[in-house]
Amino acid sequence: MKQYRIQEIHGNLYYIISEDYNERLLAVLRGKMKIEQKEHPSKIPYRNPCCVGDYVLVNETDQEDSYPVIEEILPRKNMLVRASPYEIQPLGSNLDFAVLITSLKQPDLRSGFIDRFLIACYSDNIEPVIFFTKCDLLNPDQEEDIEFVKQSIYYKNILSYVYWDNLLQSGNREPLNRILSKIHYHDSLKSLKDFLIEIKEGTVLLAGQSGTGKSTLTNLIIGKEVQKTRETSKTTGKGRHTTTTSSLFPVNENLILIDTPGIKEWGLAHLTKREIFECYPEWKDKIGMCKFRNCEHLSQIEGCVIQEAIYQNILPEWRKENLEHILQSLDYYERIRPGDYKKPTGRFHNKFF
Ligand SMILES: Nc1nc2c(ncn2[C@@H]2O[C@H](COP(=O)(O)OP(=O)(O)O)[C@@H](O)[C@H]2O)c(=O)[nH]1
Ligand SMILES: [Mg+2]
Ligand SMILES: [Zn+2]
Repeated sequence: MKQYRIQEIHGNLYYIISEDYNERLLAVLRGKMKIEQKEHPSKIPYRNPCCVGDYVLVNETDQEDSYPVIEEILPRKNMLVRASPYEIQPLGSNLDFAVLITSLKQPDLRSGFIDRFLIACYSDNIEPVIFFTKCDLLNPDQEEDIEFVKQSIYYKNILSYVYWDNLLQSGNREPLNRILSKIHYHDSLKSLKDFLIEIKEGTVLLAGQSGTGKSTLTNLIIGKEVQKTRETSKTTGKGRHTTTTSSLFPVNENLILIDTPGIKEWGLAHLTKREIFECYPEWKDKIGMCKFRNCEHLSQIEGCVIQEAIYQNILPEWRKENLEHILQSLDYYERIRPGDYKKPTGRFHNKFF
């Protein structure tokens, strides 16, 4: 048996790629593996037992349907997922970094989306990276835009890897710079140049809503146009989808990129409230100190260290509101889970995120 890595998934067919990343084959899964897939503690089924980025053992001689057969999935270092109450969608596994590409404008910054991404990363020990794009589209005279910049800067306090740039004209961050001087912010912000130096090795997943510059950034990393970029839709201001499934591609000997489909909502239905609380770097050092055993850290609980920290405004107001929304969305999932809903066919139903 030989080791391969899953490169792309198309229904029951799997593109697999050899260890030296030179050979690409189509393979199928050993029938019994579909049943053997471990259940997630939330009981929500996985969309697929395998994930792009998985290392697998493949039997090339014993051919079922004339394809090589994937016999085993090797243990994963981590796996980034999103989940509706019906389905867990694996986005990529065995990651060194997960990069969220998020525009400050068009589409406008959504901190709630960022916070969900961070929770998804921290819940499986994935190093998150945020790249803020479209610094050129900010309007320094708009309060809303100033707020977007302030929020983006906040993430610098809690993450090691945060970058800001204009991807069309890298290095030219006007009018972001005007906003920074307006709010008297004088620290430096890292740019594309720093990103290319710091995130250049390992398996790097790229995620984001569509239209935020994911393909543009991919092309800049690779140094040539491999991913189609698309103009943001004139009527809705939102991006259009060009990618529908995750796809792994080697850039060079050291760097493997995983491109993911444009994501509208990042569902976290597979996590418990307690797990959500464990994904906040602001109280990382305190979480084990809660005096209550098996504490859920919810607001009803008096004397809980996390509630104390929230009360003392350890989170900025907007990040606290995002947390409340995320917790509320879990209540919503709870209510719909026992109901006699019909599972939507295959695809996600956006309203449940
Ligand atoms: N003004 C501006 N436009 C950008 C920037 N980054 C990407 N774009 C444009 O935004 C549109 C969507 O980019 P694309 O890379 O296709 O986004 P994707 O959907 O996330 O892959 C394209 O027209 C890009 O040229 C940026 O930093 N500033
Ligand atoms: Mg794209
Ligand atoms: Zn507690």
